[in-house]
Amino acid sequence: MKRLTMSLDDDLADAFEALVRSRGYANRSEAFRDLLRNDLMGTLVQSRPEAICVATLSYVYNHHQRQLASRLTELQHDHHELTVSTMHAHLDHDRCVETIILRGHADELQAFAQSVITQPGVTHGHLHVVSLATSGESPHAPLHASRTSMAAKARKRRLRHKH
Ligand code: NI
Repeated sequence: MKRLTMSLDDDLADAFEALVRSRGYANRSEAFRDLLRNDLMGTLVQSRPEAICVATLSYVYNHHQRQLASRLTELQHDHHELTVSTMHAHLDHDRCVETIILRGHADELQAFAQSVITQPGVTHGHLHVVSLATSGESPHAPLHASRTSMAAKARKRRLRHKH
C-alpha cells in the first residue's frame, strides 16, 4: 500500500470532510478510494474496452407505450450472452422499473445499455459497471490483450474460485 499526501483548497477540504461525514465513511482514505474507483470505472470503457465486467442497468419505462415492453425483452434475448438476470417491478398503474445484471466486455455492456436507455419511453436509465480484474492484477492491463486471452483468463479465474 502507498501513502499519498495531498494539498486541497480550504473550500474543497471542507466539502470533502462534509462528504466523509454525510456518507458515513470510517475515514478519509476510504472515501477517497471510493471516489477514485468510481471515476476510474467511468473511463473504463475508453481505456480498457475489453475488460471483463459485471454491471447493473436500471431504468423506468411506461408499459402502455406501444410495443416497448416486447422491444425491451427482444433486446435482452438478442444479447442473452450478456444478460445474467432481470428483475421487474410494477411501480404504479403505468410505470415499471427493471434492473438487469450484465456480464461481458466493458464496451459491449456500454453498447447494450445505450440501446436500452435510448428507447423512446425509457427514462432514468443508469449503468453501473464494476471491473472483475482481481486486486493482484494490474488495473491497466495491456490494451493489446486479445479478447480470447482475456476471456480465457476470466474462465480460469471462475474455475479457480468456483463461484
Ligand atoms: Ni410492470
